[in-house]
Amino acid sequence: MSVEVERKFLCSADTLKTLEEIGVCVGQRQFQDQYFDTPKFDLTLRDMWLRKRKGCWELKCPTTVDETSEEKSKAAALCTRYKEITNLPEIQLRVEEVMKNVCVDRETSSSQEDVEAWLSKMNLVCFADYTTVRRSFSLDEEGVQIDLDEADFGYHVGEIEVLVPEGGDVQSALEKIQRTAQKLGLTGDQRIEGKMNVYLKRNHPEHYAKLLSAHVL
Ligand code: V4E
Repeated sequence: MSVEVERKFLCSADTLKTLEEIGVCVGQRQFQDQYFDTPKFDLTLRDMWLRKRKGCWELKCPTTVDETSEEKSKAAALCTRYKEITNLPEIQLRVEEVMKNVCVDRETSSSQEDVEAWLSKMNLVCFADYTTVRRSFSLDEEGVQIDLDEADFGYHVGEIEVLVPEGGDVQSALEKIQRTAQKLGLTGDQRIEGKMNVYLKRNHPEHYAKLLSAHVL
C-alpha cells in the first residue's frame, strides 16, 4: 500500500511551455475509469473511491493526517493525500467493513465473474465512466511525476504527484511538490477541481451536492 500525495493545477499555455522546456515527457497513455458506489453513496460519502482502470481494481481511502508532525502550510492545503490499495482481497475487506450490514460470503477469488457477483452482492453500481488521455513528465526532482490529463468530457487538469510508501515521509513529498510547483511558476492558492468533481457536477448533480454537504469535495 502507498500514499498518493497530489496537487492539481490548471495548465496554462505558459505552464505548458515551461514544462516542455524543463521536463522530460515520459509517455502518453489512454485509460478508461469506471467508479463504483452504492445507490446511497456509502463509499464516496466516506471519501472512498473504488475504481476499475485497465482491468485493475483500486481503492483510494483517506489517510489519517498526523497534525503534530505535518506542517499545516498553505502548500499542504493545496494537496490531497489518499491511501491507494490495489490488492483485490484487501479492497473487498475494506468495502465490506463499510457495509457491515450486508451478509457476504468470504470465499475470495478474483475471476471476473466472481468480482461481478461480489459487486452485485455489495449493491455496487457504476456511477462514473470516462476516458482520460494522460501525458506524463518528469523533472529533476526525484519521485515526482507531472501528469497532464484530458478527459473525454472536455476537462483538462494537471497533477503533480508523489507516491510515498506507507509510513514514509509525507512532509518531504509535500516539499517536493511545492518546489515543483515553483519551478512551473504556479501561483494559485486555491485547490483545483479534479476530473471527478467536474464529472459529477455535470452528470450527477444530486450526488455532487451530497458530497459537497459532507465536505468530501
Ligand atoms: C474524487 C476523488 C478521487 C477519485 C479520483 O480522482 P482524481 O484524482 O481526479 O483521479 P485521477 O484520474 O487523477 O487519479 P490518479 O491517476 O491520480 O490515481 S480520490 C479523491 N477524490 C476526492 C478529491 C478531492 N476532494 N479534491 C481533489 C482536488 N481531488 C480529489
